Amino acid sequence: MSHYVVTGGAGFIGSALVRALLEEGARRVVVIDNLLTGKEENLEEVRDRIEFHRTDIRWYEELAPLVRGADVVFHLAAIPSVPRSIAEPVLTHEVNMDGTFQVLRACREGGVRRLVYAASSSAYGDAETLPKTETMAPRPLSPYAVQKLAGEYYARVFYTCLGLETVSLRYFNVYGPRQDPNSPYSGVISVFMKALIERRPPTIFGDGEQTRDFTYVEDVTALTLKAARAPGVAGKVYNAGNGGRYSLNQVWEILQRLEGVQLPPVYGPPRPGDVRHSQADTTAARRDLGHQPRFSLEEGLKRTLDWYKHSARKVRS
Ligand code: UD2
Repeated sequence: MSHYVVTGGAGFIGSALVRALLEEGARRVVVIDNLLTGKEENLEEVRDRIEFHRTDIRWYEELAPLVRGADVVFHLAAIPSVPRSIAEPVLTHEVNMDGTFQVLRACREGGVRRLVYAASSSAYGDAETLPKTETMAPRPLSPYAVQKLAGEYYARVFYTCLGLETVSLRYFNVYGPRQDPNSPYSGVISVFMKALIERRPPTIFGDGEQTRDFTYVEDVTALTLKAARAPGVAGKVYNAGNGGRYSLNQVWEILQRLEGVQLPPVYGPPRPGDVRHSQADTTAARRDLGHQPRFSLEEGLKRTLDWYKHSARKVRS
């Protein structure tokens, strides 16, 4: 089994998955990305070992031949971000929902063995119980959450009604090297990293006591590879989280300590559509997929900070 397709493979998580596939000896890795949020430079060191196609998952005619006959398709292409889905509901709907449908359709018609779908922890919304288990009723709070959840539902019925093996993984606030800090929609840890390196205080939306199960990118890619192979999991949904929970205030404290600086954050109004608390129950993923997160938050933050510092030095020289 060694012919893979990664949609969104030039993105921060997608490119980490591409590297993980190559490290374990994949024969053929096809990357599909429209470079809207992804970047070719994320694939720089592996560029000559992959097939890169700049195309859009909404364009079925272009997509179908690229997917045909693959062993596994990892569907990570999406426009992430809760606030972006509020600012741009049409574009995000088209990419995240229609695009996902086209990928599923191409996989089914192209005889793909399994599709692994990058779903989102945002599906849980404001469900109050912690940690969040896959059996809880979803309560999406934003267009983004609805779009990612609809993708899961589609993935499930493509298995139950149309015979395509699918597994959905609800990624929980993934962070790590290569996450782009330069967009108004960037993930909070990448924004914190940039602020720290530039010795500026970050802006925290709300009181900073909201919590997230921040998950290091290599733990997520390891689990995603396991989901491609595990027996008896078709049609199912699993949490892809670390199992911990940290507030934004705590994360900023750790980062200041790691750098030996004091930069009190600026607090702004809370963000519409924001979830208050998020934490994964990892029981099912451990049991069925052999999930074993390796990186504590502090370890993941150290590695991530090293990468941002190194890339800031590269830019200066
Ligand atoms: C959601 C999903 C996550 C993933 C992601 C993709 C949840 C719980 N998580 O992440 O799994 O799908 O969407 O985009 O739904 N914030 C600041 N200052 C900043 C930026 C963000 O305070 O400069 C806050 C923000 O208001 C939120 C937290 O940081 O409370 C995390 O925001 P995020 O955009 O990094 O991710 P989030 O939780 O929306």
